[in-house]
Amino acid sequence: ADPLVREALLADLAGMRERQWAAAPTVIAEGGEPCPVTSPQDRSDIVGDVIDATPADCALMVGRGRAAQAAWDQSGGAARARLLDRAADLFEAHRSEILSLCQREAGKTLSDAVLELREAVDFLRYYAAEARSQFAAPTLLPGPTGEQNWLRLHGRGVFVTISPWNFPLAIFIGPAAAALAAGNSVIAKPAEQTPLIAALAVRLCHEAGLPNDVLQLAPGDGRTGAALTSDARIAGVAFTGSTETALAINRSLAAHNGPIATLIAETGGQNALIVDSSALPEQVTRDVVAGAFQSAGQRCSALRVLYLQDDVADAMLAMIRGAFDALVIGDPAELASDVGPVIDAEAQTALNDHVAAMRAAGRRVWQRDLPASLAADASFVAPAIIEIQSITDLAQENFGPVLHVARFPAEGLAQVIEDINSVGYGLTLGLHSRIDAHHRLVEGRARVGNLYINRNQIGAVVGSQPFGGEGLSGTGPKAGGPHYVARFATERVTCVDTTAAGGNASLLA
Ligand code: UN1
Repeated sequence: ADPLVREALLADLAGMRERQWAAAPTVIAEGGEPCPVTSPQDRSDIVGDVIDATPADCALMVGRGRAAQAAWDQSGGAARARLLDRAADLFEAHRSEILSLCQREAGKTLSDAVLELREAVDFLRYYAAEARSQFAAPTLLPGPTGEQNWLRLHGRGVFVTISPWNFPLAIFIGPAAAALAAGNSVIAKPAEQTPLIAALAVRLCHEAGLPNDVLQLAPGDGRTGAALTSDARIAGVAFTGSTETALAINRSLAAHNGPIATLIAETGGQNALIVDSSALPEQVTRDVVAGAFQSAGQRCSALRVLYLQDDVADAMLAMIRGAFDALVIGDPAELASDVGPVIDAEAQTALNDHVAAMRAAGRRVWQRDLPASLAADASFVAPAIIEIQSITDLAQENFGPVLHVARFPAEGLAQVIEDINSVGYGLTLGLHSRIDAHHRLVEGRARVGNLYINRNQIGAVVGSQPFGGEGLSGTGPKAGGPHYVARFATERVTCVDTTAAGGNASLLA
């Protein structure tokens, strides 16, 4: 790594150890029993306590959010942008505390934690800029009506954001920041596994000056989520997580007897990478390892199915296995670790069951051994590579460090794309090729949100690489893109008859 980056990382690490994880925070809703939050790399390590929001808490929060929303909306895009920018500054200033919690509560390696903080700050600043440019002043629309027609964006009301544990800071704060930028009040429900990072983020936003009732935290599991999404007073939900839960939320919103609520969903994927015989093996190896095993494969963008053209498959696979065998599996607090734990025991069991089922079905499996030094009660899964015939052999998304490999004949590219499309997800797809006709074929036919050519398929950059899928992978619009914030807004057109006496034109200018 760049020596400066390495030095900064080491300094952070030292800062974190000094504190010895001293602060064990408690997140409190209105009532109920505190529950311990444990660490994926050592489930006997209690990171802090959380008291879940009950349905009664949720109803109170919706009421408070509604009462606070009009003033927040009227404060204007520029004022909201200032607060979001200030929150970004505070996130950066609390860097070591955030990195420390990302590691301890979510099991992130240090380099993943650094990227996570970067992305969270980028989201805050990007949506602040959108608030400034889209929400500060009305737009005068052209046309021959003889009147002045002003278009202005407003918040819709109370938005509920429901976020995943795999980006406990970035995807917790990103959709919330977009909803806030647009003039909504927000009730943010973090994943049940990572409420403490969320609580820290909300505390810093309040410190930055965001009013308490404009951004509220509702910790809890699916019951808290259901209490919020079934409340007919909410204006919408921004959800990131499983396709199944997105469909359940959609049904819950459809049952509202009230304003028609919006759903913005970013869900799973069954992401493939296609490698033809013109690809550069070293580059493929690097990108396969990053795509499949970075973040222990726990990204919705991660590579799940590698398609190798059959005449290069053996050589390519040998090289990939060489890199796979060199991955350092271990405690995410160690700078050298490439692959940390998966999030919890449930995820661990599901992944181990999948690998066992594949073995039982006679598939060829390569699997690493876990190092003996891991804590006894740790949620690690030994990384695996499994040979399959086609993406259609897989029943579900396997959210962890498990890569599947299939082969295709030289004339089979169109069929591979058809198979990938037939699965119904549409998130990321990679292509390693130096053949223009293959670029054109894949770009023209693949139904995915993010296509990556000759690079790895994770780590979309806010603003430059807006991220999100279609079909079973989500509703769009893309997070970190120019159309995202507007989806949280309602449009109002005000027509002023300028022919009337008194010069009404100054009404809105
Ligand atoms: C997710 O895993 O939920 O491109 C999204 C990426 C990230 C987004 C992942 N920016 O890998």
